[in-house]
Amino acid sequence: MNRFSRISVIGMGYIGLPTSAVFADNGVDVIGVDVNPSAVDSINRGEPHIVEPELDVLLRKVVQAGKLRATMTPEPADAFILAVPTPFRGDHEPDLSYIEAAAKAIAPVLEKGNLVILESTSPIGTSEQLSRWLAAHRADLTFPHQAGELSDIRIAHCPERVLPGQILREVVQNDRIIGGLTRKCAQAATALYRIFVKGQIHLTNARTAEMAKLTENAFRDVNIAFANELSLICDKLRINVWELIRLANQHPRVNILNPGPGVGGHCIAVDPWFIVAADRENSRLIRTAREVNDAKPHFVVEKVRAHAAKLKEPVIACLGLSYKANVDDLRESPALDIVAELARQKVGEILVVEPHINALPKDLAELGLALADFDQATEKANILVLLVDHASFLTVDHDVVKDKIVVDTRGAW
Ligand code: SAJ
Repeated sequence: MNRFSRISVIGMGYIGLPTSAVFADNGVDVIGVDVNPSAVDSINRGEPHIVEPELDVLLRKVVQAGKLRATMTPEPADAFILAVPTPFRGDHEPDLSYIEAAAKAIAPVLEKGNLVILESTSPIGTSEQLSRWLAAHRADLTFPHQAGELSDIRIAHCPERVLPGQILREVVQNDRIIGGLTRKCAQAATALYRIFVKGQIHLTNARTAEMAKLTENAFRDVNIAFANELSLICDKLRINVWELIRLANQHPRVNILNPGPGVGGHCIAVDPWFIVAADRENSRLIRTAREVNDAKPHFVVEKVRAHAAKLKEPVIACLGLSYKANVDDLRESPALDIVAELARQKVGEILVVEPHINALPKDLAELGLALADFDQATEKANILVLLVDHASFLTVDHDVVKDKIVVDTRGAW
C-alpha cells in the first residue's frame, strides 16, 4: 500500500505547481500551500497562474477531480515538499529566508512518521539546517540531525532538475537525485517519488545532492560563458560566431552552446553563486563565467547604441523580454536589463514586444515604455533587436526585415 495518500507542497510556483498536479494525477491527495492569495484562488479555479505547456489542462483535470486543492495555511499530511525560492542577497550571498519561513509554517502540523523533502535548489548544508529549524519549533519530535535513523521525522533533499517549457515531461522522465540526511530518509523519499518518476532514482547523502544540483547549473553556465566570450571575440575579429560554432561542433568531441544576450532565469544565473559563496578561493572559473554572462547585456546595449548613433530618428523594436524562448518568465532576464538601459540612455524611441505577457513590469512602465504588437513594431522600427527566439518571431516576413538594421542576439534569423 502506498504510504503517501496525502501530501502537501509548500510553494506553488514553477516547480511546486506542476509537481503537485503530477502527484494528484497519480492518485495522491495534494494540498498546495502558498502565501499569495491570488495564486491560491487561481489554482482552486483550476487555472495556472504561470505559463507552462499543458499545465492548464492537467490542473483543470486534477482540481475538478478534487485531488488538488490550494490553501494559505499548512494542514497535516504524510509528506511535505518544500519548493520555495532560494534567491541571493546583495553580494550574491544565498537567502534562505523562504525555506526558514516554510519550515516555521509546517512545523505545527508535523506528525511522527512524516517525510519532509527540500526540492528548492539549496546551498550546501541547507537540508541539515532545515532539520534544525524544524526541531527548534517541535521539541516533542526527533529529527535526523539529532536521532539519526531513529528520528520521528525523515528529511531528504531531492533537487528539481526540470527544464521550464518541458516541465511536465521532464518531471516524470528525468532521473532524480535523492540525498537523505540518513539512509532511511533517502529510502522514504524514493518511495514517494516512485509514485510518478519513470527515470532512475540515485541515492546519496544530502550534501552531495545539494552540490550535484548546483554543479549541473554551474556546468551549463560555464559552457554558455564560453559561447558568449567567443561571440565578443568574433565580433572584434569580424567572424560570424554562429558559423564558427556550427563548424567547430562538427568535431566529434566539441559541443559548444549558443551565445545569447546574457544568461537569465532563476536557476543558472543564480545557483553558481552558491558554490562561489561556499568556497570563494577555489571557484575562480565559476565566478568568471558568471561575470562573463552578466556582462553580455552591456555589450548588446553598446551594439545598439552604435547603430542608433548613425540614424537621425532611431526607432528600436526590442523583440522578447522573457529569459528564454516560449516562456513568460521574466526573472533575471537579460532582455529586461537591455531594454531598461536603452530607455535610460534615451538611445531612441523604443517599442517593446513580448507576446507572453499582458503588461510590462513596473520598472519598465515607469521608464515610459509600453508593450507593442510584433507586426506594427517591426514595421515601424528601423533597428530590430531580437532578444528572445520565441517561435512566433521566427516566421518574420523577410521583406519587412531586409531594409532594417538587425541585432540578432540569438542567431535565430
Ligand atoms: N542560454 C544561452 N545559450 C544556450 C542555452 C541557454 O544563452 O545555449 C540561456 C537561456 O537563453 C537562458 C539561460 O541560458 O537565459 C538559461 O536557460 P536554460 O534553458 O539553459 O536553463 P533553465 O534556467 O531554463 O533551466 C535550467 C536547467 N539546468 C540545466 O540544464 C543544467 C534545468 O534542467 C534546471 O532544472 C533548471 O535550470 C533549474 O530549475 O535549476
